[in-house]
Amino acid sequence: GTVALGRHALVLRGLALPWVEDLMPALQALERESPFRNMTTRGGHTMSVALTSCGELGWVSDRRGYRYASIDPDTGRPWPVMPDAFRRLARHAADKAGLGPFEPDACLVNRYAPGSRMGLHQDSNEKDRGAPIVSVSLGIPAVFLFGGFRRGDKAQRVPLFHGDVVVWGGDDRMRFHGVLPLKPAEHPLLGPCRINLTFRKAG
Ligand code: MD5
Ligand code: FE
Repeated sequence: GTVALGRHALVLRGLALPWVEDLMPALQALERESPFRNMTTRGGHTMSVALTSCGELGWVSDRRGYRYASIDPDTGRPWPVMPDAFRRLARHAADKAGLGPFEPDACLVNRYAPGSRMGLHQDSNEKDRGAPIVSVSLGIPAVFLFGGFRRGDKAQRVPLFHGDVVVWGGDDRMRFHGVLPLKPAEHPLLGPCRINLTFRKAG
């Protein structure tokens, strides 16, 4: 089933399910090369979400602010190459949503434990605002907040489950959004954990 959140925002329920057995080993290899870490925000707070990246560019946050960088600051090496299965799923989802063709150069991997959350924010570090963003949910469920164009606008609550894919394009990719604190849960494959793959054209 496909659910429209906005004119250019679509939830593709379970679209990633047939890809999971290819995604998981790629994710494990990636995590060995560039481990998950809890980054610091510009304000000096430690994020409750742990993250890593793959592709030409990775998302980095520290006391200097947010940006994309080609070197992982924790390893001093380039980010791991984007696995084929990741890239192909992102293209497939964008095509399916009618927002393709999509050639992502960055995949941010977010790892949530029960209690982890992401406050309302806009994604505005990407140069090409015309490219869509593809987000793949794996593991335990989360409630996604899909807001408006101002921080105070009322946000829709959208539950996201293992295998769900969301594609944002057009104006909808500049909406405020976030994730409510995750409830304690266990997933048979991932354990007490939610992984979100976010594909972007960042450069
Ligand atoms: C997550 N991650 O579930 C979300 C999925 C992030 C982030 O928000 O910045 O790492 S991506 C959700 C998203 C991305 C771009 C635009 C919009 C939502 N939107 O306009 O609603 O870990
Ligand atoms: Fe975001």
